[in-house]
Amino acid sequence: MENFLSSDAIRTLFSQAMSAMYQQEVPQYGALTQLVSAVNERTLEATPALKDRLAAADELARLSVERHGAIRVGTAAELSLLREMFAVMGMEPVGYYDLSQAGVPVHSTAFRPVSEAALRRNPFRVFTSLLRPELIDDPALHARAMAILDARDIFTPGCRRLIRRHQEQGGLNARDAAAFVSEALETFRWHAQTTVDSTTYHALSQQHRLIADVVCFRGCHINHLTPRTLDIDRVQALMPSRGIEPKVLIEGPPRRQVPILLRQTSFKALEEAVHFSDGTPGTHTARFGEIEQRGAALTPAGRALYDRLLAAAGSGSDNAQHQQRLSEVFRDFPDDEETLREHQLAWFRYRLTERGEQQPPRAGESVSALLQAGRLQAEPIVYEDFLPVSAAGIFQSNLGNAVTTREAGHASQAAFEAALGASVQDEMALYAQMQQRSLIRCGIHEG
Ligand code: OOG
Ligand code: NI
Repeated sequence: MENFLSSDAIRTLFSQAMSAMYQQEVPQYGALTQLVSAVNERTLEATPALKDRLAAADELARLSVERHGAIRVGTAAELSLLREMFAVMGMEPVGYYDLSQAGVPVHSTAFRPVSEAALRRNPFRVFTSLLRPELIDDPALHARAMAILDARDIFTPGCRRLIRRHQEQGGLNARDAAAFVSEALETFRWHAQTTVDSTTYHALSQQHRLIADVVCFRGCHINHLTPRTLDIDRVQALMPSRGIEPKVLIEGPPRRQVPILLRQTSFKALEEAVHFSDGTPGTHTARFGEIEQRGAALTPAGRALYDRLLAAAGSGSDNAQHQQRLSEVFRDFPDDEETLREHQLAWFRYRLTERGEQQPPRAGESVSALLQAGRLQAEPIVYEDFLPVSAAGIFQSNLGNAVTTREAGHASQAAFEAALGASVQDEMALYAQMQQRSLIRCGIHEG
């Protein structure tokens, strides 16, 4: 039996290669990552408690490698082969996001590692959207878009071969893994040359800029890569000093004592020169930069409360005002770990303290009694997924033109899964399992 590289190792190689490529393609991304590292370092220095906490939760090591990317594809065949490609890197489809509600003609999933060990090694995720061409209302244009998509192959022959080899052998040796990473990268590379003439591009773009972005190029270029920051407000404030113009609003919940879910902001997509197949020059805006700050994963009850408060806070056109309003509305969301746990609003990972090791839990002892006695410790589980309202906000800030909400906007998870060739995992079940397993590791069998 050959010596295979672990899928964690392949994922790490791939995310590094992707980051290096994107830094070359979009220098502002490099500037943003530097800013994020500087702010993270400063935040850790200024708040030793946070540093200890992250170290104890084994999160410090993953912080500097952590990022997500996003891509958009056009057909079921593309989506399902992407699933097989990401499987080589230990990334599985988790969650279903319907963005048609927000006037964006796509639905999406996130390919990401799912086991605790894999997440600790490298949580690299790719938010992957499938175009919903049924939302193109002109039948001729719809047919044309489908024909263009069917004629392209976004995967190199080498990439296809190595995916098969991985499936047949159950792994890849170091040499094949390195080859796989460089072949896979080709799928996500930017091409300034479109596959269509300017007339077709403009017709598709007029339907929706996203449609042109998905249909008119040879590959599904990575459209952003997002590092994780420990202080998003600070990075947002400092962006202009590095020549980066942030989007107006930070998406997601407000700043809190106990961060929850995900806060995100981005810089606007760049207007880039492209060449149409008829030889005329033009421009295309698709690629941008984004940062995020991750907090606790919420239970279904916590998530329902989040959704309700977010809707109540509404939107705004000034970040300071919007954050102020969010903070007011989110007073109804408990902001200490104790209450979040007691009210079962967030998921927690439990571990025995030293005292707990010496005096292990006995049958019948409750979790709260053990916590109170200092024999057990609970830390919030980090949210590893995405938020549809935030994602729509990010999409829209990059779609310059006014966004029209479409009638046909309804969730269609079944159609998405049929295209994917697999079902998506339920993120809530994954968090529930993590919490439950941590209790079992402590010798607690309640709940
Ligand atoms: C994806 C936008 C969503 C996020 O972090 O929520 C996203 C896209 O523009 O393709 O990346
Ligand atoms: Ni993103």
